[in-house]
This record gives sequence, C-alpha cells and structure tokens, in this order.
Amino acid sequence: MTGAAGGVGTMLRELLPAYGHTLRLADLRPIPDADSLVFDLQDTGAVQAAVRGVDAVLHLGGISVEDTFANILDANIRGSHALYEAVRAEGVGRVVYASSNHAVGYTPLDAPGLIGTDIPARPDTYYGLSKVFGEGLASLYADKHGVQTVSIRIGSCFPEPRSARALATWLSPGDCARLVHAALTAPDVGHTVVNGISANTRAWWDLSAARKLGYEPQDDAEVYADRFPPLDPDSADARLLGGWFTTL
Ligand code: NAI
Ligand code: 15L
Repeated sequence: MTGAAGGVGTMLRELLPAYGHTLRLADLRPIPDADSLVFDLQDTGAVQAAVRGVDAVLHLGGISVEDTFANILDANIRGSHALYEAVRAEGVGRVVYASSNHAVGYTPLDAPGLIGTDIPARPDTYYGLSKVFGEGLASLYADKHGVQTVSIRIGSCFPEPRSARALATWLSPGDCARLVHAALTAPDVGHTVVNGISANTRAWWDLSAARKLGYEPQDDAEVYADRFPPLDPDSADARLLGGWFTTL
C-alpha cells in the first residue's frame, strides 16, 4: 500500500486485514506505531524493492489535491510511472489505483441518467490531469505487460461527508474497503475503471462497473443530510462533477 500514512491509507490499514490481506506499508512519511517503508515514489530503486514479492499494489500515494504542475509532475506522474515500471519488472500481478472524480471533473451533471465510466476524460485541475495519466498507465501496463489493473474513480472518501456535495460523492470507509477488496480479488479484470462511491440516495454516478467486480455498497450519505444547507443550483458543486475543483 503506497500512501499508507494518508487519510484513506489510515482507514484501510485498519479495515483490510479483516478481509485476509497482509499489508506492506509505504509512504513518504513514517507512520507512527507501524512498521513501514519510507521513500519517495520517484526513488525507482526503493519502489522496486518495495513491490518485490507482493501479490498486488494498492496505489494511494501521491499529492491528493491541486498543486503546482512541477509538484504534480514529480509525485503523481513520475511517481506513478516508477510504480508501474517496478510492478512490471518484479512481475507483480495487479495494481489497484486510486483515481479520482477529478479526472472527469468538467463533466456536466445536467444530463439525464447516471454517469458511467465510459465518458471522455475532462480533468478539472493538474491533479485531475495526473489521474488521467494514472488511468492511462493502468491501461498501457495491462495491454502491453499483462498487469491486471483496476482504477477506482473515488468520489469523497472521508470518515463522514464534509459538504452537501459529498451527499452524492461520499465513499464511506467501510465501502472503500469493500470496493478495494473486490478490486484486489475479482478474477480477470484486465484494465477496468470503476466509480467509487457508497449507495448514496443523491448519487449521480453509476456503480455497475464496480458491482461487476463484486462490490456491494452498504452505506448511504443521506443519514448526514440534515448537517448541510441545500446546494446552490448555480454553484460549481451543483453543476459539474468535479464541483469546486473546477474553480481552482
Ligand atoms: P492523503 O494526501 O491523505 O494521502 C496521500 C499520501 O501519499 C500521503 O500520506 C503522502 O505522504 C503520500 N505521498 C505524497 N507524495 C508522495 C511521494 N512523492 N512519494 C511517496 N508518498 C507520497 O490523500 P488521501 O485522501 O488518503 O487519498 C489517497 C489517494 O486517493 C490519493 O491518490 C488521492 O488522490 C486519491 N483520492 C482520494 C479521495 C478522497 O476523497 N480521499 C478522492 C479521490 C481520490
Ligand atoms: C479528491 O480527489 C481529493 O483527493 C479529496 O481530497 C477530495 O477533495 C475529493 O477528491 C472530492 O472530490 O471530494
């Protein structure tokens, strides 16, 4: 697990062992009270040593918000390339990649029906652009080198929804673990892209690709609805998939 010291990594470190997974943890930062490998994803030698002998990589590491292009280039683009190259060199069978809604953030929300994964890339930031690149790496290494890859376009994965927008985009920690477990274990995934949210009443994302992997979400952000004022219909959060990231 790259990015194991981060928010999602911290939740999944707790939850994934119950599914039978043994974790090797890695991050740029040390993790208090846990054995982990500490290195920058751009350090190709360290990355290759870290993936040696594992069955799969859960790739969460990198910059998780908008930043300068130089920083995104180093951590997310060069870093993810180093990771996939190490996976190829060491014969690792599978990568589950934390992509993001911001890879398709300029998708309008006013079309009828739910939005699937068969839509064009429409990144809303340099960060979202790096997720398009990450999904491209997953496709390339699946086709050219036979690595099984699942790219999960995560909505908003936090212990609880943080905004009215997240009533649509929330991926609960429990559902995140369920989805990652499905992505790690479903047979013959080839190169698969799935949307990653809970069973939210207000969802505008279609989960059929994730369900095909065996994902059965159990949570719904609606139980938090009374915490937030209604979304302004003219706001980016109401009009565009990537919400306020489109305004950055
Ligand atoms: P986070 O920012 O809390 O964790 C990311 C981790 O990556 C950090 O611990 C950081 O030290 C590490 N990292 C950054 N640059 C690195 C480098 N060059 N080398 C090695 N490690 C590096 O982010 P969070 O929320 O845990 O997200 C995890 C992944 O999921 C990220 O890739 C993020 O883009 C993606 N994601 C998260 C969403 C969310 O709602 N939490 C939504 C969509 C995608
Ligand atoms: C993301 O991709 C970010 O990593 C996370 O911090 C949230 O901002 C999330 O998207 C979101 O759209 O809520």
